[in-house]
Amino acid sequence: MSEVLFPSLTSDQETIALVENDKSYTYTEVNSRINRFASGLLGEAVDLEEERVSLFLPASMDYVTVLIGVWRAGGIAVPLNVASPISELEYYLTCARVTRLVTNSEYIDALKPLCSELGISLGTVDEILAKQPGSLPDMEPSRRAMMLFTSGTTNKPKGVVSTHHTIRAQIETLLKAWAWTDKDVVPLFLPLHHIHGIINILCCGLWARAKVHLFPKFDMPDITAKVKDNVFNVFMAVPTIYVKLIQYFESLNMEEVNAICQGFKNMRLNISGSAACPAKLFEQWQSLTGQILLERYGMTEIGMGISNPYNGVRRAGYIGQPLPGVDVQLFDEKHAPISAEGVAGEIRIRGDNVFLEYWDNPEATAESFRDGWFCTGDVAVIEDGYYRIMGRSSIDIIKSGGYKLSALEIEGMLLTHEDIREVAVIGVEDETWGEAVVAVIGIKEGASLHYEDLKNWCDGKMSSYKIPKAIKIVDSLPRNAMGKVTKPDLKKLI
Ligand code: MLC
Ligand code: AMP
Repeated sequence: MSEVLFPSLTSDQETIALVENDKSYTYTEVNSRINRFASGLLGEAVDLEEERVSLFLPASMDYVTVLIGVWRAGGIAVPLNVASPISELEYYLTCARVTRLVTNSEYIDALKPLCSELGISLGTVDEILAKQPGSLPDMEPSRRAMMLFTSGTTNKPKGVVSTHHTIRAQIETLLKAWAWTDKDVVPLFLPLHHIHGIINILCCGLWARAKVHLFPKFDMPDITAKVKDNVFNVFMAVPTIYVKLIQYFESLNMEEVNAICQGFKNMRLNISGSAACPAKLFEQWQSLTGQILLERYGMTEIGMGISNPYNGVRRAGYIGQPLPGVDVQLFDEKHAPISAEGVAGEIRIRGDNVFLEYWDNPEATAESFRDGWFCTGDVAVIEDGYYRIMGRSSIDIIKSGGYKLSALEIEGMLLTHEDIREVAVIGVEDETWGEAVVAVIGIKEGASLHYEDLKNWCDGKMSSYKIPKAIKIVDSLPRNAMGKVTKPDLKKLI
């Protein structure tokens, strides 16, 4: 049954599983709360039968209770970002055909109108907890367990569905590869609607019987103070966070910087991923903290696929080698496998770690697989046995601070602005964000457009991290003979 996921999350463990503010919860407490929640969710039913249950919760004991509780009750968990504007939430809830939404007392009132409009039953975790845990259904590993939304080359994000089996495979390979133990203590400050925070940190931590410190967001002074106090021995983040840490050090005196860096130095592992870690950042981090960043490569659809070694050489600018249990192959444009080193091709992935389907979208699912391989759209080359990412096959995908953004989705929203005639959104190289969203805009005759006004207009219409960091007004966008905007030309222009 529930043991398919989290065999270590049992009721005979008095060690600490979660830390939230000044509260700590043992594995026994977390386990019994999850079982009570799963029982409450089931009510009279014996199985949720893949009903979609959304989580609208920050990183907290409540979040963990609902995520794993939904899994144990046989539902599909659909985690949402608590910072999403209503328009985006409406899309996710409708697309996933969510029937229930679980939140806390802070958010419940704000969610009432939307849930009542969509006919979704809304409740808080406390309202759902049963007095006593009841019996829970047996779970086939092939059962759908989670849906995460990811942007792609299409306008709207797609729901990536993984099963209990997929999730287990994604966790188990990392436990081994990165040598997780029950002595590990890890901070979790990444958003919990993406795989990096959910699988790599939360699930691996709980599976390993480690201790996970929950933070609702990346709070620089709080987290660095705990680093200084040697609270953590493992640290996982996107490159932007390492950049921001280095920027923060510049605002501190030497003594403070040294104390924080010593905290990092004392850890057993610092990992970077979700976006390319520039070699300069890798070297800066090493010279400041002595830590050789372990860079790895992953994707919502596959979990983690390629990683630098825990023991062995971690090479700057490289993502490493396939993880155990993950088949990786580069393919050329004619879909032929590439065996030679130094030849670039698309990364394709096979293995138990690969997702089941895009929700309600069999066409997109079929298009993303070829001969059993999942086509990532990332282009890489192998050099001396290590993979190096060279770019992406689509210019319409932007990675900003670890978030994958669709240029088309942002363009679609900007085009609804009354003064915008045409627009092309591109990702421009940026030291902090990796890529920064820039909108190149042709405005309507007689209109004018100022950046601050557009930013304010975007507020509430899209998640704040999608809002362009800059705009450039042009007379007209460069187009090819077919009338398609030539974005590579625009990138050069910027
Ligand atoms: C925040 N802002 C961003 C941004 N994050 N702008 C562009 N890109 C981003 N990623 C903007 C806000 O809109 C706001 O703008 C300002 O920065 C301050 O917001 P904040 O929330 O206080 O910022 P901060 O906490 O510093 O956030 C930065 C961050 C966050 C790096 C902590 O972006 C983050 O958590 N990123 C990680 C995303 C992630 O987990 N990705 C993994 C996907 S899974 P203004 O103008 O209002 O001030 C995946 C697979 C894999 O990729 O391999 O792991
Ligand atoms: P997401 O869809 O949000 O899961 O993002 C997955 C994408 O992030 C991948 O397809 C890559 O483009 C990118 N990515 C993840 N890790 C790395 C890395 N270490 N280097 C470069 N790109 C990465």
